This record gives sequence, structure tokens and C-alpha cells, in this order.
Amino acid sequence: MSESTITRRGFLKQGAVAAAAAGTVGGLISYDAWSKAYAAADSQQEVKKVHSLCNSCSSKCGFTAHVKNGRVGTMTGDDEHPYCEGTLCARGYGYAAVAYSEDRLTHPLKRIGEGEFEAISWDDALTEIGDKIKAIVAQDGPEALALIMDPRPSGSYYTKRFMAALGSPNTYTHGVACNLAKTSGMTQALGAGDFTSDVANSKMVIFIGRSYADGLRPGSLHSLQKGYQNGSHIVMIDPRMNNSCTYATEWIPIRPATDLALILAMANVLVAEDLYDHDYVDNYTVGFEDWASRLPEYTPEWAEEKTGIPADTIVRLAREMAAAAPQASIEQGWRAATGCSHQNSGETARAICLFNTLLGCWGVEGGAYFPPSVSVGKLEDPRFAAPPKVEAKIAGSKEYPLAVGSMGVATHAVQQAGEGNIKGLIFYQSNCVGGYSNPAQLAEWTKAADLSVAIDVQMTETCKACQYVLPDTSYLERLEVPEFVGGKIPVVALRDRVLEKIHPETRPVDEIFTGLAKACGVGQYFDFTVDELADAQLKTVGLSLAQLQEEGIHAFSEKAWKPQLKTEWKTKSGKVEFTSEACEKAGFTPSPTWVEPLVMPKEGQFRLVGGKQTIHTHTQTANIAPLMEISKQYSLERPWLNAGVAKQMGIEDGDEIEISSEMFTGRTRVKVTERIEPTSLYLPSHYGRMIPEQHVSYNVGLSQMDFVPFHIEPGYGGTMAQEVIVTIKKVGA
Ligand SMILES: Nc1nc2c(c(=O)[nH]1)N[C@H]1C(S)=C(S)[C@@H](COP(=O)(O)OP(=O)(O)OC[C@H]3O[C@@H](n4cnc5c(=O)[nH]c(N)nc54)[C@H](O)[C@@H]3O)O[C@H]1N2
Ligand SMILES: Nc1nc2c(c(=O)[nH]1)N[C@H]1C(S)=C(S)[C@@H](COP(=O)(O)OP(=O)(O)OC[C@H]3O[C@@H](n4cnc5c(=O)[nH]c(N)nc54)[C@H](O)[C@@H]3O)O[C@H]1N2
Ligand code: SF4
Ligand SMILES: [Mo]
Repeated sequence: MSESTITRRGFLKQGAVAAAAAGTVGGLISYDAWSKAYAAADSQQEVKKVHSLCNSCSSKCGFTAHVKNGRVGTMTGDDEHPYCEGTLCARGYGYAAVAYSEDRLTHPLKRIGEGEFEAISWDDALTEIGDKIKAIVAQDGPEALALIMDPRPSGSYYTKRFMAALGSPNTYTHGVACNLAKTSGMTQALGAGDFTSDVANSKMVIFIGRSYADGLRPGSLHSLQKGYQNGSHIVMIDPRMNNSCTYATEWIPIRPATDLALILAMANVLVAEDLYDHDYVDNYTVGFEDWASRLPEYTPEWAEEKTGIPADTIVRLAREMAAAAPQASIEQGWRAATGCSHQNSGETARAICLFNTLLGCWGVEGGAYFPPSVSVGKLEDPRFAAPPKVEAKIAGSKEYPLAVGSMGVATHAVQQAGEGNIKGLIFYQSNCVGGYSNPAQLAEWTKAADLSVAIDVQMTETCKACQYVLPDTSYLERLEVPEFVGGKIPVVALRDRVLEKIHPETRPVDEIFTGLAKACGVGQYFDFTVDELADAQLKTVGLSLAQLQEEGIHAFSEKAWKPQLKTEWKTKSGKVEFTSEACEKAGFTPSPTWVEPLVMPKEGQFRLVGGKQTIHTHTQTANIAPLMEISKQYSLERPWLNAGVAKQMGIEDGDEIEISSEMFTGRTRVKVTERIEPTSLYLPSHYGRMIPEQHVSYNVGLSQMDFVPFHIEPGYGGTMAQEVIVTIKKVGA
């Protein structure tokens, strides 16, 4: 009863949701409208306020939930949280409906046949899984176990501790299908995996395959808005005119997978025309001569051939960047161009760092900086002592030596299960099978493991491939360990219990891993509650759990970023490294040079590119009714096809088309638009869920990953999700 009431309530609020979505489609997003509409809705009611963290995407924005009669009403973004700065996005509101979803997992399940499960007790589930893990460890060693997770506060802590307690190094994140190559490429150049462009104070920023308005984090979008309003020259390099173009001075379409050519040619211009920062290069870098000697062949004309961007535009961009430096940078990107999509993603990330180095922008206001952060100190209580250090390296580190070990190549681990080298796979808050590469292939390999366990809140492609499925509570029903967040002012925030448990047989992540550890004979490392752990962690930074629960977010103002030229780096040389021995060993040139994409579309072919939509996250929100309703209302699941190409092919907006790759053929209606360059077909990444237990998302649109062959980027380990050629035809033609 109560569940359906709440679901309808979610629908009632859809007016505001739809209005914001309409804005998104037109390129305009008003967050103020959002928060005001939601605040108004509950203004007459008496409410309990609980601070917590969103779980609809990895940003984990802080919010205050207004709870009445045990139900969530209004949610308002917390002002101090650097990722939301007071505003949640549409997903932040919509995803709260997951708690009340009719499709929640409510009991532990055991697979009894293809696609068939039966409910079992927690005792049986934990005992059976524990026995299998103990048998694998005894027979093949702990290195035959792998765990794949989406790094969330408690998720990260408990999964890593559990695997370390068993003696296994194989804890993977979803990075392989996200930012692995970016982080790894940057690490080679800078000894650090992330930087932030100070867009708000910049004179010029080039975005390469990154859209703050689609792949959304409100704080980042605010900085883009501010930069644009302050007169910064904002350039979007993207095969699509993405929604961030609302705050850009120009959109420059590019053939996907060719960004490296653009960066090499712009660097060539800076060096050939002597427009780079000599002081910075001379004092704080090594290996520049190597790159300088390799750049001359990358002329703007050469890059025009590759990218489709006119040579004179490339020259102009390089000169404008030099003129704006050091208040200028290429933004780091995240997934599309640098994270995991192509055979040259890692080298593209490395080249971005080196290009920015030529601008001398590191640490400068308006340039690019490294947000300060605070972390947990040493815990004195012996109950929290770490398990013995695992000496073995994560599986995949030999094959993909450039991939940073803290993320690892998750799809390699699944492949190893197929080949019999990994015997046990555990997935926590991960739809690896549905989203990291080709689902049919990943499902087959997962099924080959002796043991497979998925811990989720709903039935997914990954759950379906596993022997055991364990039901987590939703994020609104659990306390997690504190989340330390870097930013101009670093903070610590908390995911707290907003609601009482809705389904009695669900368990929060901390209890699940504590139970699994006990069943595996390593319970001694989990002799505490999450409340005790959170409190102990907070004590190390002078706070307590009770204090943070009250405060919601604690800002470490004393650690605020102070702009200052960055002169020390965490590389071997202590300087920015234009050359990398590790890259050379992995088969690349010492400093970055052109790496051909694995495939390029010929006449009549397209590269299938993905990309986020403002109202959805990966595979996890398609089954959220209020969000999917918006997709349906605006036909957001349709792939984008260039208008000129469509005309030549006799295809009109809304026609049904058939899309085929070497892996898969599927049909859907098409969106014909001027907003995409001719060699790309853009398929929004969130649809095509084919799990009948997901009543909302089932069979809406097509899944990008179905078209993608399984492969892994040499050296760096990304999934190369956009190294896929498709052809299209009009159905019935
Ligand atoms: N709404 C929403 N926001 C999210 C997420 C989400 O799922 N939904 N997830 C979060 C996460 S985990 C991530 S990783 C980030 C991802 O954030 P982004 O990296 O910004 O995400 P994408 O939408 O994959 O890609 C951005 C743009 O790159 C373009 N593009 C595709 N291929 C190429 C290429 O080869 N070159 C260039 N120059 N452009 C290309 C796409 O058209 C798209 O507009 O978003 C975060 N925020
Ligand atoms: N098709 C497709 N594939 C993608 C992407 C995409 O946009 N579309 N994006 C790529 C990117 S950038 C990334 S970062 C990765 C992300 O990959 P994942 O981190 O695996 O993200 P999702 O695919 O959203 O799957 C998350 C899973 O966690 C479950 N979940 C949600 N809340 C909870 C909870 O509280 N507890 C537990 N135990 N489970 C929970 C969801 O039901 C879902 O099954 O995917 C990559 N692959
Ligand atoms: S960006 Fe949106 S979905 Fe992601 S954590 Fe923030 S509010 Fe939630
Ligand atoms: Mo991601």
C-alpha cells in the first residue's frame, strides 16, 4: 500500500521534472526552478531533516531530506557540498524512488536454472557462498577471487577490506568502462590522475569529449556557467552539439577517436611558433626535447584529414590558447575521449596533460588545479587494524601495465573467469555484465566461474548471470562511512539513514560483507558496526559521528585551495614527464605520438558513440519510473543521425531504422538532427534494458554495449567501447 502511494506521489511531482527535462532538450537548464518547485511542495508540512548523500551517480552530492511520516518528501542540495553547491540534478530527485520501487530485490536468491531463481535464507546464502570461497582459496589461492564494485563510501571500504582479509589483490572498480585510461595516462605525465580546470576564472577552456550539462555534476556546470558569463572563450570539441554548448562560445564537431591528432597539431603550433611557456618547461619538466622533435609531422593539415576540423581552425585555437595562458587549459575529460573509448584514449589523456604544461597553467587561478582534500587518519582501536598487506599484484597488471592498480581492468578479470583462471566473482553495486563491454560475452564468462555473487537492489544483467543475488538496502536506508571530498574547500560528508528499512530481508552493505567475512572464516577483521567505524574515522579529523549527523557536511576551510604555480610533482623525477619509460615498455613512443583508432568508418558506415543524458545514469536509472517517463515523453531513447546523411539515405526524423554491428542488430526510431557530425551515430547510453523483472525499463530503446565487441585497450586497459562500426538502413526500405 504505502509503496504504491509513494510511487504515485513521485509521479505527481513529474510536472516539475518534465519542465526541467524540456529545458534540457532545448539546451536550457534551470536548477533554481527545480529546487524551488520541490521546496514549495512540502513547505506546509512538519518535517524531520536528515543529511545524506545521493546515490544516483558517482558524484554523491550532499542533500537534506525532509522526511514526514517515514517518507521522503522534499530533498534540497547542501550548499557546502562542492559537487552540488546547493542544487541536486533531476536524477538526484528521481532516483529516490528506487527505495519504493516494486522491482526491489527483497530476499537472497539462488539460481536454479537459466534466468530462474528461488528465494533462500540469509543463513543458507552466506554459508553456501562462504563454503565456496573457502574451497576456492584452499584449492587455487585467494588470487582466484575477484570483486568488482562501483566505489561508494562503505562499498569501497568493506569490499577492499573483505578481499584483503582473504588475501586477494583483485578488487576492481568500474573504471575500466569509465576513466581508467584517462587516470592512467595522466599518471604517466603528472603522477596524478585528476585535475580540475578553473573554468569559472578562465580566459579560455577547451572541452574535449566532456559535457558538464549532460554528464552532469551541478558544481561543474555552475563553474561552466560562471566562466561563460565572465566572458571566457569556451570551446566544445564533440561530434555532437551537446547541451553544454549553451554555455560555449563555439562548438567544433570532430570525428570521434581522433582527438589525439587535434592535440598533437595544436602542440606543434605552440612549439613551432614559440608560443609555449619556456620558464615552466625549462624548470619543472623533463623530456620536452623528445616531444618537440616528434611534433613537426603533426601539421594542422595532417590533423584536418584525421579530425575533420579545418587546419586554420586548429592553428587559431592553438594561438588563442597561448594568448589566454596561463588562464587557459584543456579540460581533463572523463570518459568519452580519454577514459576508455578508443585504442588511443590513454595517450590522448597524456597528451592533454603535456599540452597544458606548455601553457604553464598548473596551479594558476583560471588555469588548472588539484583540489585539496582531507583523509582519514590512523585508527588506534585494534579492531580496525588492517589485514596483512597483500603482496600479489592485481590480476591484469602484467597484461595492462599502464592501468592504475587501484582501479584495475575488471573486464580482464571476467575474461579470466571464462578461461578458468579466476574461479570466484563478486559484484557489488555493479552492472558489469550489462554495461562494461559486450553483455553476451561477459555473461558467458561470468557463468563459467565456480562461484558468482551479485549484490544489488534490483535484478540486472549481472544478477542474471550469477548464482547468488544478495539484496542490499537502498541508499536511503543505510549509514555509510564518511565520504571525504576534494574541492576548492574540501569537505567530509555523510550518507545517513533517511528511512527505516522497507524490506525486512534486505541488509546494508556493511552487514552483508561482515556476514560474508564471518562465513569465510575472516570475521575477526569485521568486529565492529558501521556506526563505530564512522565515529572512529571522524575522530581522526577532530569530529564525531553525532556531530557530522547534525552538521551534514563539514568544510575544512583552513585547507582551502590557494592559487600558486605548481612546481612539484609526484613523478619519479619530481617534474612533469614528457617522456615515460613505462609507456615505451608498453609499446608506445616515449612521448605521445599518433595512435590509430582500431577502426574507422568508411563511406556508408558510422562509429557508434555513446553519451550521457541529463536525466539518466548508466544502466541504473532506466527502471526509475519518474525518470523513464520523461524519456518516453520526449523520445530520448532515439539515436541521433546527421541530417545531411539522413537526407541522402532517404531517412526522416522518427523513421524506424535497423542498426547493425558485427555483434548485434536492433531496430529503433531515429532522431535526425544537424547537431551531429556525419560519421557518428549517437546512441544514448541508458536504454535497451532487457530484464523483464525491471518493469519500467524493459525493452525501451537499444543498448549501446550489445553492439560492442569485447576488446581491451593495449597498455591502458580501457574497454574501447566506441571502437565499433555500424551500418544503418531504413526499415521497410
Ligand atoms: N547525467 C549523467 N551524468 C553523469 C553520469 C551519468 O551516467 N549520467 N555519470 C557520471 C560518470 S560516472 C561519468 S564517467 C561522467 C561522464 O561524463 P562525460 O565524459 O562528459 O560523458 P559522456 O556523455 O560519455 O561524453 C561526453 C561527450 O563526449 C562526446 N564524445 C563521444 N565520443 C567522443 C570523441 O571521441 N571525442 C570527443 N571529442 N567527444 C566525444 C559525446 O557526444 C558527449 O557529448 O558523467 C558523470 N555524470
Ligand atoms: N550502457 C551503458 N554502459 C555504461 C555506461 C552507460 O552510461 N551506459 N557508463 C559507463 C560508465 S561512465 C561507468 S562509470 C560505468 C558504471 O558502471 P556501474 O557502476 O556498474 O553502474 P550501473 O550500470 O549504473 O550499475 C550500478 C548497479 O548498482 C545498483 N545499485 C544502485 N544502488 C545500489 C545500492 O544501494 N546497493 C547496491 N548493492 N547496488 C545498487 C544498480 O541497480 C545497478 O545495477 O558504466 C559504464 N558503462
Ligand atoms: S550529480 Fe545528480 S545524480 Fe549525481 S550525485 Fe549529484 S544529484 Fe545525484
Ligand atoms: Mo563513469
